[in-house]
Amino acid sequence: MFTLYGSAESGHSFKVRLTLEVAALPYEYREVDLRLARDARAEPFRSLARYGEVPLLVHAGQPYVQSNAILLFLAGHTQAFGGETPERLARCREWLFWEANRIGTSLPHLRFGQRFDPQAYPAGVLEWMRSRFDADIARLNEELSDGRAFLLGDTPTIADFSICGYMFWPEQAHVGYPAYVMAWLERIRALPGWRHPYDMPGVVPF
Ligand SMILES: N[C@@H](CCC(=O)N[C@@H](CS)C(=O)NCC(=O)O)C(=O)O
Repeated sequence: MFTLYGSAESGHSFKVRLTLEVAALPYEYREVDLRLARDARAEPFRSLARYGEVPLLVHAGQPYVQSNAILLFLAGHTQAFGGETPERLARCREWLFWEANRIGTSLPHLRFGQRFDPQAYPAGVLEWMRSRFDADIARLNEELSDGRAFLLGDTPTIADFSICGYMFWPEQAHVGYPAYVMAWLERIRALPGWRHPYDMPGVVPF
């Protein structure tokens, strides 16, 4: 049994939740109110989340933090979704590092700056994030342009789950997606266990 601490508004939480759902792993979900100051958040989240952020996954008494590290743990745990062989896991790891530095940075900042707090960004930063996002989405589209179903082939892996984490709020980030990316997102939407982040049970959107 797993316990996931997350937030409705967090794509980092969503990618872990989506993996748990698609893998049909039993878990309890606990919503963390990110509007509270870090030291006002409830225990045991406060003590267990080393960097003070969601997601936090707890399994067999051990806390796991950092969304992509959690996905790697789940791929190892299930021996599936990229965890089948060391070679597949290596390819997933590459995508996860790309995600953290590229689309997992540009897209959340575009969304945060337009949906939540435009004042948080000095002049020019969101424009720079948009130029990064344009390059990132073009890279992803090119990757998928050979018509493969998922990033590593016919079946979904943690690479897909990681990269799609923030992609189901395009209207909040004021972005659009090119054709191969749209088709890939449709295939993710069709997976058993997929729901929109706001439709996951127990979440409380701001
Ligand atoms: N690198 C982290 C980022 C996690 C993150 O940014 N979490 C945000 C929500 S999306 C958070 O907990 N913010 C609240 C805070 O920092 O107090 C990961 O991949 O898990």
